[in-house]
Amino acid sequence: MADYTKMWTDLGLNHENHNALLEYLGGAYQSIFMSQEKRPEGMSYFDFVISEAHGLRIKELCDEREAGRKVIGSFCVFVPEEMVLAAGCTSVGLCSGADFAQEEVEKVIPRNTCSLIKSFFGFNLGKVCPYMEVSDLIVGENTCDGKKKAFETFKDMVPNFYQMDLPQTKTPAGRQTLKLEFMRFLNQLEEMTGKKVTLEGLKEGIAITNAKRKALQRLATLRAADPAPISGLDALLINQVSFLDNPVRFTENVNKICDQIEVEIAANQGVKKAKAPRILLSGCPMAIPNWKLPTIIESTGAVIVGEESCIGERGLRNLTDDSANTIEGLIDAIVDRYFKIDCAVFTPNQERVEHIKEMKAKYNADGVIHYGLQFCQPYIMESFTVEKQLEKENIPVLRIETDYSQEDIGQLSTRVEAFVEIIK
Ligand code: BJ8
Repeated sequence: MADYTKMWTDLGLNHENHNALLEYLGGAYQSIFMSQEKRPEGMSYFDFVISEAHGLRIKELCDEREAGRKVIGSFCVFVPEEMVLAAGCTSVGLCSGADFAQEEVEKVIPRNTCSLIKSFFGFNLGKVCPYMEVSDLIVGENTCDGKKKAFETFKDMVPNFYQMDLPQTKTPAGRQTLKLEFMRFLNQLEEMTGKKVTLEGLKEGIAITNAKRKALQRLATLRAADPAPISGLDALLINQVSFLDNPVRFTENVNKICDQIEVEIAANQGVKKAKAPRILLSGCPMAIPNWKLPTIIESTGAVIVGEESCIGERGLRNLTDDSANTIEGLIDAIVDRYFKIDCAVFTPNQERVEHIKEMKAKYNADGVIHYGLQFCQPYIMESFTVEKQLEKENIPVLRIETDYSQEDIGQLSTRVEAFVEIIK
C-alpha cells in the first residue's frame, strides 16, 4: 500500500490505533484467506480491494468529495442505495466486525450490547474507521432496540447524523411509514446536494443497484454446484466488499469471477470428488473482519454454500422494478422492494423461515447453522422458531450464540465439529 499517512491525518484518524487495526486485519487476512487452496483466479481483485480498503478506496472517496460528490454512510440494508446514487452520491457501509476500544465503549453504552453496535462505537471512539470519517452523512435507523437506543448516544458523537424511522410490521400502515421515510430521505439528499433528483437519475440508480444484485445472485446460484466452486469464506468476502467498493466496478468483477466459476463447474462435471458437508449459514450480518464462525466451519472440511443474512441473500434477494415512468412510480417500486426484506426486527416474520427452507433446498445444504450475536434479541428470539420449524422437516440445525471475541473459539469448534459429523 502507498503511503496514505497524510490522508489519514486529514481525516482525523488516530495513527497508533489505526496502525494496530491494519496490522491485525493484514495478519488475519493472510492466515484465513490466503492460506486457502484452489481459490478462483478472480479472487485476486477482491484481495486487492481489501488490501486497499483503507488506502486507495478512501483516496477515491476523498477525490469524489473534492469533485462535489457526497458520501453517505449507513448501517443497514434498508437504506436505499438506488436513491443515494440517484442523488449523485456514493453509498458506503459502516458496520464493523471487530472489537475496538471496548473500555471506552462500555463507558457510553451497556456492556450487554451486541458486538456489532459496540464495534462501530469502538471504531468511532478509537478513530480508526476512514469510512465513517469520510461520510458526509451517517444514516442510523430505528430497527432493533439496541441500535435505536444506541443511536441516541451516537448521534452526539458525530457531526452529521441522520435518523431514519422504519416500520416493524408488514402492514399497509408499515408500508406507508417506509414510503414517507424514504421520501424524507430523498429530500435530505436533495437538500445536501442542492439538486433535484430526476426520473433519469432514479432509473440509473436502480439500474446500477439491480446490476450489482443480479451479479451477486448469479454468484449465489453457482454455489449450488457440487462440489461447491468457491469457499463460503470467499463468497462472504465478496458480499462484504459490495458495501465498500465502487458499485459498477464491483459488478464487473463479480461477473468476471462468475464466468471463471462457470468454466470450472463445466470442467468438473462427471469428476467424482469426496463430498464436503454443505452448510447454510443463517442469522445476523457478518461485517469485515468478522470471519470467526465461517473459518471454524470451513476448517472442519465442511463448506458454506449460502448466507441467509443481510451480508448475503437477505440483502440482495429482490430487485427493484424499473418499469414506472414517473418519479412517484419509481419511489413506490423502491419501497415495495425494501418492504420485502425479512429482517428479524419485523413481527411476525414467517417469510424468513420460509426463505431459510428455500435456500436449504436450492443450495442442497445438509444442515443449517443459525448465527446469533450475543444480546441480539431479534435474531436470538427467532432462532428458536427457526430451529423448531426446520427440525419438523428433519433439517439438522445448530444454534450458535457468540460475539466478536476470540475466547470461545475452542468451544465453538467442538460444537461445529460435532454437528458436521452428524450431517456427514
Ligand atoms: S435489515 S439485520 S442490517 S437491522 S446484530 S444491531 S439486529 S442487536 S444488524 Fe441489521 Fe438492517 Fe436488520 Fe439487516 Fe441489532 Fe441484532 Fe445487533 Fe443487528
